[in-house]
Amino acid sequence: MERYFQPEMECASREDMVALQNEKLKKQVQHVWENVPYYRAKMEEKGVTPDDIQSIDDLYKLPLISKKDLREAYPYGLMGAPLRDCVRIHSTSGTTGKRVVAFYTQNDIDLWEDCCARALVAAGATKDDVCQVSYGFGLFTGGAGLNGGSHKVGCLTIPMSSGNTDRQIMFIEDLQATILCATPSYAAYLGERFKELGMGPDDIPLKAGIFGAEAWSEEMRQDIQNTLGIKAYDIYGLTELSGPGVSFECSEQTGMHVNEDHFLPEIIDPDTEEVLPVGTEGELVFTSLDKEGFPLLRYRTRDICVLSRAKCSCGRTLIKMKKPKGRSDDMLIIRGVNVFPSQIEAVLINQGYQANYQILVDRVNNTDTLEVLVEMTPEMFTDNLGEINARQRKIVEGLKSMLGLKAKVTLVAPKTITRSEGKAVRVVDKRKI
Ligand code: DLL
Repeated sequence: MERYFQPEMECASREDMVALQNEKLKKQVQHVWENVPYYRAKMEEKGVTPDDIQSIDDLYKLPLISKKDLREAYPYGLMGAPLRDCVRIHSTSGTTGKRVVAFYTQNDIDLWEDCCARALVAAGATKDDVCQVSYGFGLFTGGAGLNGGSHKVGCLTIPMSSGNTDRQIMFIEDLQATILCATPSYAAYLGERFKELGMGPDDIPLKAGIFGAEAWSEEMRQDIQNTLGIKAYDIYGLTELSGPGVSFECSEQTGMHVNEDHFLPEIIDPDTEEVLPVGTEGELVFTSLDKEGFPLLRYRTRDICVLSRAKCSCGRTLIKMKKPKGRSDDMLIIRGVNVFPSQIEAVLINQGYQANYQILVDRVNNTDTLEVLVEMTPEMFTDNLGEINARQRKIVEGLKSMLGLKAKVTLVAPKTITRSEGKAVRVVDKRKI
């Protein structure tokens, strides 16, 4: 029987949860109306006042907001509490334009850490565990969030941050770490390094991993699980809403439970902005229900996924979201076909490669070109051209049947594609340059 960190919320009846959400939503809308002039102006423009929002069924009446609004209101325009009540900021790692800066009151941090603690407990963490937090610490939310959650559970916490891979391995071994928190690409890299050092799954003390912050395929999960000898749990979140722990996976591994007592999810059609029924794929939109420092109503995440109310064997009643396919703004449109990097990754891992690849997109004579550089694993490395050609052809065929697109595939030697300690950069789209 699985344990819960806050069973009264994680396993609440639907009726109790909706009653709580209704009450919190009304309060949050009033809070925003009174404290966030930028959003109040948007409500006024749409002719909506807090009186129009009596329950979660009225949510659709509120205006949507997007990253564009966050940039426009930068830095203080969406702050929902006086500066003197805020105790921390975190910021996104966006490469273009202004970064998003999110503010936290002490209460916001407390609730956020509870969400991360729920994720850790769902992955089997107890006071007896040693939890190595290898997400970056600093402006990025990964390190701070899981570190705080791990303290709440009472694990012995190693605030490792990312990088210095051999030191990471030394601590895992010497302190017998049982839980690893990292991006999936960094976890895969650690797995590679363990292999190089001659260590197999049975020699590695880890039992579970909490991996997120980027899209990763089911195939990559299997690969990491086998290499490290662990159960790999997905975790989702975004800086704008707090950080990791907006949703988390349980032992069923069929999607992530949304902490819907704090974050109310909707799925919309990204083009028409119409709300879609549960079970339909679309863009995920979240409303924070009790944030003070940086409350967000109907925030468009750009993440494409599906919600599900299917009963879960773990006993949690929190709604689930499927692994996001990717972001609508990471989706490549190549010769008119929608392509997510995670689809390419699935083909490669199915054929025995690891998630070390790079996708190059360009436009030649007005036609989009797609090239995929794929690293051979040390076991398959060869200079036999016939064999390389056959392998390349097999990947081309796999991609053709997955995407319906012809791609150029180039196999490269092991260790030639740069490894990432945080979120991996997999796509080089020269068409945008
Ligand atoms: O990545 C927060 C986080 C840290 C989540 C550690 C999980 C673990 P941002 O840097 O603001 O925040 O990026 C948020 O990353 O909108 C998604 O596109 C993507 N993302 C996050 N988790 C997942 C996941 C953190 N499990 C953006 N699967 C989000 C797929 C994810 N994409």
